[in-house]
Amino acid sequence: MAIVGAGPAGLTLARLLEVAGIESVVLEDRSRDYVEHRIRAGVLEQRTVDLLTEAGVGERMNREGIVHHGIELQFDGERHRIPLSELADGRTILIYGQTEVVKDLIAERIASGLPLHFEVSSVVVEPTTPRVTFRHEGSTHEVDCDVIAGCDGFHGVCRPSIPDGVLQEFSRDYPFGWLGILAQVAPSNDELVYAHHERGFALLSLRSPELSRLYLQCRPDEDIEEWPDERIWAELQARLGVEGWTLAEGPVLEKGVTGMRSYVVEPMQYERLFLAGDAAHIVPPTGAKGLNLAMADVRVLADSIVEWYRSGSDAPLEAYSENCLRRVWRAEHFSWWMTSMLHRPPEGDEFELKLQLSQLRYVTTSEAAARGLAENYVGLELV
Ligand code: FAS
Ligand code: PHB
Repeated sequence: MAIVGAGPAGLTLARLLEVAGIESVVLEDRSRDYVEHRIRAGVLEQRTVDLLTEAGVGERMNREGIVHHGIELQFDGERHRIPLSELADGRTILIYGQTEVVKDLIAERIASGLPLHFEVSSVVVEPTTPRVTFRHEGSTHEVDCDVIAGCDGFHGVCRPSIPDGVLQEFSRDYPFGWLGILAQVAPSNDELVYAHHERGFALLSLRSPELSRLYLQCRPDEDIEEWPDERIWAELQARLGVEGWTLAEGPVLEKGVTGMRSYVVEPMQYERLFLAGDAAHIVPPTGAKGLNLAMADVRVLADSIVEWYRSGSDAPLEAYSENCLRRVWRAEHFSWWMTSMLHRPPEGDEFELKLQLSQLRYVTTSEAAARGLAENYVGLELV
């Protein structure tokens, strides 16, 4: 097995295959330090927690992760709690940064002594051979393998290595992005707050009892240089502020702007190349699905590979995309729905604004509507 990309998808797949006794080599073009400090997701579904625990890499996650039973939606200056666990058969979410998941997986891989090469370059993928060639530490290497896993994210080389005409792409861009900060200050709320506001969306999240993670809706091409810390905090105060509550401020440790898009490619495979995670699909982060979708893909891919080796039949691998895409499209819809409901529409679209407020009132007053949000947010068990 050749696995291109040492993000959550690639590293988890490598671990699942190792546990099943299947050899793999993981190729990563960035440095270890870079991938371990790239701040991204923060919310793990129970299914993701179970997967990492069963794979033997969940000890620190289960010790340091923070269990949450609900989220809050804020609009018209009021907050409304969505009791996730109550509405979704007791299921919870775990707050544990993607950086920490990646650190735990890399530590395990290095401890296993199995091949994980950082700072590779010139990766070329041949899905039909199948073969991966790459340069590392001044030499060119070839990996002749049975299967290639394309876990190299949206901007990787695996998806583009599939000939034109094979894939069908589905995408939607949004007229806004997120400006995110990591701040050295205790979170000012016990649970996540998704705030709809006339100035734009804001999200209060966290990483630990001492670390806050906050986002605000911005232009997709926003220049972070135009956002000194004082301006960010002032905007967050305006958008998150409610009667009798204050947002504590603190040193900003990291800030950045991330674009927003929905994207799916079908099928998620070609010959012996299988795409997983962001290499195959992207969701706007409003639904906290990206990382969890990647994990769900590699669970299916690992099971398919194990079954393929065991049975000698191509059927398990041929069914990979079909076994992933229903869940992918459910998460795509939920992420689009949360994004459309919460983000201020382009200037002047009063009709859209009215629809948003109606949807927010409905989902915070109807138990049936709230249950729909809750079961998608904690991760829908698709039958
Ligand atoms: P990744 O992109 O994480 O990993 C792919 C890896 O492949 C990277 O390490 C990359 O360096 C490597 N790679 C790329 N090209 C290569 C090549 N040619 N050769 C070798 N290696 C190569 N999701 C959430 O749920 N919540 C969030 O708040 C959230 N915030 C995000 C913010 C940003 C800026 C981005 C980009 C994504 C965010 N996401 C969020 C989604 C994110 O968490 C992804 O869903 C998750 O990282 C997917 O994991 P992978 O599929 O492993 O892809
Ligand atoms: C985060 O903590 O980074 C986070 C949480 C929930 C989201 C998106 C990001 O929907």
